[in-house]
Amino acid sequence: MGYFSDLPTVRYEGPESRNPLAFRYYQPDRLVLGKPMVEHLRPAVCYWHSFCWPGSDVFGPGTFTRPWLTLGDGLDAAKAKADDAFDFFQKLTIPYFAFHDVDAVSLGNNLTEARSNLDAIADYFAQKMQQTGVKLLWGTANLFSHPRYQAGGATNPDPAIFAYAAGQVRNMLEVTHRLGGKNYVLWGGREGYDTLLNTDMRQELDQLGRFLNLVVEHKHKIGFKGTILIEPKPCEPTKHQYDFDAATVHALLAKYGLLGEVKLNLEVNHATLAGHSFEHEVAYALGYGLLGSVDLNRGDPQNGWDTDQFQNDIQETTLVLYRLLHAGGLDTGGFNFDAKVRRQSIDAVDMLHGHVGGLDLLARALLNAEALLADGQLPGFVANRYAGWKSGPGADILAGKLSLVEIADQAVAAPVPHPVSGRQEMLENLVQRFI
Ligand code: DIG
Ligand code: MN
Repeated sequence: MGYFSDLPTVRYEGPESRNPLAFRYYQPDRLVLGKPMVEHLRPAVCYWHSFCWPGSDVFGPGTFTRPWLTLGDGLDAAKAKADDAFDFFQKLTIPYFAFHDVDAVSLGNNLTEARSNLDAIADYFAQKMQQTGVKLLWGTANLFSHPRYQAGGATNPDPAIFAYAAGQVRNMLEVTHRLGGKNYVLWGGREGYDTLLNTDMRQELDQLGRFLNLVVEHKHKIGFKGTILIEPKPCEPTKHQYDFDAATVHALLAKYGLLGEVKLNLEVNHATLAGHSFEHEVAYALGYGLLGSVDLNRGDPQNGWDTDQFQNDIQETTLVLYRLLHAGGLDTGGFNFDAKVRRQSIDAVDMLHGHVGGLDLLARALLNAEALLADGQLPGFVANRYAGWKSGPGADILAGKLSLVEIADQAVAAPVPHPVSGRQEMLENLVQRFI
């Protein structure tokens, strides 16, 4: 349909460029710590916000005049939407995308129709991916929009709906595998409760643990080498979502024997809805080897819901990339722009503005992080602060070699310890030099 045909292909023009549709920092082949920028970032466009959302909100209908939104839900309409979507990926020169099954094609009225429709659009996606070189960062099944999932999919009180959800995930996991997807995501938008009055939480969590084990078992059975990722969110649409935040999912994985099999897809706006900074969630996940991939966006500090805006906070993003580089980077994951333009941003070019800004910010943050790491003062300060635990009594304590009494006796015999400054302001000033 050529919706994006009038738009330019975005090129790198350097930091001095004043062209709003040029990259000032994103150079996919520029080496950062010996690896091309694009391999550090694996940036992706999300299908749902850009090619499915009509610009509606809870108070009003869609404001966008996207041609594919008027073509109904047949396969031809799905292919026409895919044509424009892949055209957009090429205008933006972005190498990855992510999608839900329902974003790409109608799933019909039962699992047989769903699989047939999904296979048909997957055939078409495979052709488009072959023609354009665009790859799949991750696939996911939408177990939260259809009314059948109003009480959850995996955590539904009715095992028949659990089974239907299992069928939908089986289909999408196999299609993700077939399309060479790097990861598979499960976001439990309805896996939680609206009220405890009608909820047996232990029952539902046991169901969720079983469901996740079934997904992991099937991943190995079909030979999918991508990473299974859970995407935490504390609430919305549920009053309480079971995979609340990184630490909660960590406990869930430990309880149901999934450590080492499942990692996290962390989203900025989900972290802030949980009352954390995004840096907190990233630091927690990296600390336990649980960070798989990132949904890069931002919320609004005055709004208590998931606004899914394009990220524009260079300091927060720099510190996230710094932690990531310091930890050795992402394995199969990348940075998916789970972000949408505002309801008033009605033109095709607005979609390009949103993604150009997000991608360039991400690239700038990566370069800032590389410089902050190379400078060495920040990592050096932290390493030095905990040096006492790396050898001698500190190491013996953490290794479990001493009893409480032996530790106490050491404290009695030693000089009384005195606190030292944490130098927070100095470190905050240091970071500002790299923003
Ligand atoms: C929520 O509707 C969106 C994203 O937050 C998430 O990444 C995706 C996966 O289900 N759905
Ligand atoms: Mn997300």
